[in-house]
Amino acid sequence: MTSRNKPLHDWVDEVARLTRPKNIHWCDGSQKEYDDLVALMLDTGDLMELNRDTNPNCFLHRSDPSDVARVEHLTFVCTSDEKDAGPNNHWMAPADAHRKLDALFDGCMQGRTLYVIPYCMGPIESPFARCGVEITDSPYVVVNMKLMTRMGKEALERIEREGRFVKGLHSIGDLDPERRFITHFPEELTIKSFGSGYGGNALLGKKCHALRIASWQARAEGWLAEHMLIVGVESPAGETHYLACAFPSACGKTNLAMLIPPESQAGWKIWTLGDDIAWLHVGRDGRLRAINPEAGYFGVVPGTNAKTNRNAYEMIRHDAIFTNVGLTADKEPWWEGKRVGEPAIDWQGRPYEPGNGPAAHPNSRFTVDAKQNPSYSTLADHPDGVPLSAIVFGGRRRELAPLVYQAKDWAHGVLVGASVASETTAAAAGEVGVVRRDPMAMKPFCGYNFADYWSHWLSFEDRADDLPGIFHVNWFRQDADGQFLWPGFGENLRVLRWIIDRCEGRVGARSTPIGLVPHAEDIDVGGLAISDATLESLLAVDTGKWRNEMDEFGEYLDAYGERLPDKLREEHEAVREALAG
Ligand code: SAT
Ligand code: MN
Repeated sequence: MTSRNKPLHDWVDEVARLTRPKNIHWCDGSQKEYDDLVALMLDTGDLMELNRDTNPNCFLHRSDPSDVARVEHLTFVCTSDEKDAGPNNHWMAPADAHRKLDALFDGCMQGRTLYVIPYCMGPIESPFARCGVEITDSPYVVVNMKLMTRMGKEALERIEREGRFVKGLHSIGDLDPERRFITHFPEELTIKSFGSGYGGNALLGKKCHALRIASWQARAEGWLAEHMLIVGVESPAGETHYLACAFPSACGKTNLAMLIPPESQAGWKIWTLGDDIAWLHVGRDGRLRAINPEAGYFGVVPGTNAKTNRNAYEMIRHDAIFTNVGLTADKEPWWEGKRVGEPAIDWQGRPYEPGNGPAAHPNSRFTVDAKQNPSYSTLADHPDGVPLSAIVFGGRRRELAPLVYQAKDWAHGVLVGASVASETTAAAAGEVGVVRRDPMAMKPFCGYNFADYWSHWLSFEDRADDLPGIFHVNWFRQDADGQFLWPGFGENLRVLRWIIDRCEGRVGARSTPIGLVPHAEDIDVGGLAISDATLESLLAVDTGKWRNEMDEFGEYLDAYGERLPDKLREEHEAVREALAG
């Protein structure tokens, strides 16, 4: 197989001349191709089959122990002008980056197969979908891309029809952390990633294309590429509202997207459209609409059990790929927080020893086709996407941020999004649990200068007639003893209900300097062991602490200098003044 598209054909030729593979395989996306690659990896030891009776068609992949998370310090945005990448990105001059990466790619696929993966991000018929082609020497990447994207023949046909696609070149190289670089060339719609086989570094359709490159394309074309789940909340009366929620990696996006209403919330239903990425467009109806560019989930495994996320727990029992989990003696996958079974082997393949750390890596992942989710919404395949009632930002904050509050209007909402900060998690290499600024949960993923990105967000006020409300949530408040104040998981529906009631104008709110906070009686806590005092502290706004927060945020904004939109500065000043008064 090859392609009628000359630029694609020529690019594959050029890459093959550089990397010198033994074979070239054009992926058609068929089940047979998937099965053949699984068989190949079972032979080479790249995959291990899990217990066939308990976990049919499930496989375990162990990545190199040095290669278990995204590497933000090795991730670069390579624009001709450094200022376009902004203080939020690591930057390399495009020519230098090409030189450096091409030297690494030189001959790197000798003895290996080069796979050409045409893929489509978004429903194949959607005008909002965008295509890409990933070239890789990793069969693990191919099978993951098959689950995560609309990959193969149909995507290639669309590319041949349209003639445009994002080019992604990937090699696992020799997995030497010293020779690992994830580089993006937004002006050329090109990605080059070398030396990592892990998730966001290697499945180039995901963060590299659908966020970093797409955010750049979105700015030029008038839409938004965001790190957001998309969920439909259906009331007992059959009314469905769609929400897009941006939280940093490993802060519960998958759980919220697949939430199971607790017994106390009888009659409510949740529909999942996406768990990680949303592309937002102004529809013909003047409303902001969302599509999920992905077709599968690459979710955090630890903590998943029948209670925290029964939908996920059920859907990963079959036809799933696990990366870096532990094993029981019966070869069932095992992870911390699974609540059943016992670990015998850890994620590195060693006999399990508590002294060696957790059995499953804290950032161990499952990959599954989204259609396996019992709450999958078929609207996820609708070319027009779904209209949004609300945008919700959030982070992991032990203190400060209340359970929920609403921005006063769109521009204030942009400030609320820009001021998101969150404790770091195992999803990225580095220290865990330190608060860092993560505007719109896009710190690792915005492919251009945040100042320009905020201007772009602000511009939607003029682009759409009917914008969604903007909210902020924090499920992670703790008391002095480190106990969570809010039960989280399914009970979060109670907060989503307040958000929807606000969107529908059905409840009032208390105006505070940071935004509109619920009246305690409007949050349904029936059946929860939450005292009035706890609810009060969950909804409290500590003016002194917020003053410090806003001062610190102001210093953060200063780094963006002249490019910072005046409007954002004004919104920041207004909040500071309200806090002072
Ligand atoms: O490794 S990924 O970037 O795909 C997952 C995440 O960090 O959100
Ligand atoms: Mn993510």
